[in-house]
Amino acid sequence: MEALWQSILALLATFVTPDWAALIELLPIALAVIVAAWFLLTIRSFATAGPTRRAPARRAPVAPDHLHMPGPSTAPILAAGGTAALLWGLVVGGNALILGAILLVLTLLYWGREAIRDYDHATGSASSLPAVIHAGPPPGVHMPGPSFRPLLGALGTAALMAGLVSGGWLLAAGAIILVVTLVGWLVDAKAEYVKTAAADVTGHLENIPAPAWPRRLFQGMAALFVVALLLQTGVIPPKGGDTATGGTDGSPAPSEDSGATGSSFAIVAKDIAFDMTRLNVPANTAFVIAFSNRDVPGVAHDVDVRAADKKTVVQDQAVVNGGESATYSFDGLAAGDYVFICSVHPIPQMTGTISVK
Ligand SMILES: [Cu+2]
Repeated sequence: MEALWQSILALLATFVTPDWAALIELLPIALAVIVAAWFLLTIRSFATAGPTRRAPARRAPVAPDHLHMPGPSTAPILAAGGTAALLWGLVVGGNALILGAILLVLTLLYWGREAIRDYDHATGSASSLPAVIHAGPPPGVHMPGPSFRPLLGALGTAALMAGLVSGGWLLAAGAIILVVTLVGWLVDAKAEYVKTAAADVTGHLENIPAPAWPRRLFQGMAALFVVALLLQTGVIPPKGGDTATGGTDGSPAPSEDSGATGSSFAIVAKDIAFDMTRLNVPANTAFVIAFSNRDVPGVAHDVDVRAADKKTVVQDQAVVNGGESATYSFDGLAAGDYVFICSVHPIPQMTGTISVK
């Protein structure tokens, strides 16, 4: 009886005090399942969208004479698959990269062949070329109006990508611009959808009016981008100029000329810059660098030793996330000139020289 009770308790314990580490490892799989389920639901809702009673109520759209509309095409979907294959190849590398590139080229060739057929068809059937240019689409033809959203989206994406590399202000600006753009885009798409849905009933398709050029919005977003860029590059410091000019934690005071000497150093990284440009180290003597990354979390730095060409890695160290510190231990170096450099940002501000004598 006691043994049975114990076994029941042991079984219950797996539910009452679960193995959190094992559960956390399952999180990505759970997320993947949720994403897959969401895609399936979306596909299903698209497949079943629209009026259920199609036959008499819905009118098949017919393009007016002399109006060329390319037919529905699977080429964009195939090309997306090719692009995905290429990106996958970039991650995996090796033969997968070659395979991905071949798939992308094949899908693009397919698209090209379709376009050539379309062109031949248009040039063969049209009685007069070049085609007549209309001021707008004729009644009954649905065309989404000209839109500035892609331009804003490109700006936001660029800022976001730059922010992912450098972190901080650019990342925030990129996120804001993208969110504003995508919400606006969604509003446009919604307005168009309403008109299209109404056409199912009325048989008469109206186009939404072409949006006015949003000068204010564009100026605001561009200004946001520029300000973020200036903040990021340190041209305008957010708080009164606290540029790193000295070791603030009792480290050997850095100086532009002679640099710090010894076998123990403290280096601070802030605003994507080291506070030291020169270290003097005795030959064949191990040395340590107490490294403090005072940038925001997400902006990682490290201190690697490279040969004077700034490329050949001599001693590699792990990166330190923003707001964290680490003590790097370096092996003794043969006499000569080296550089210490951040492998994440190999820029002049994150490069210094090591003189070993
Ligand atoms: Cu760095």
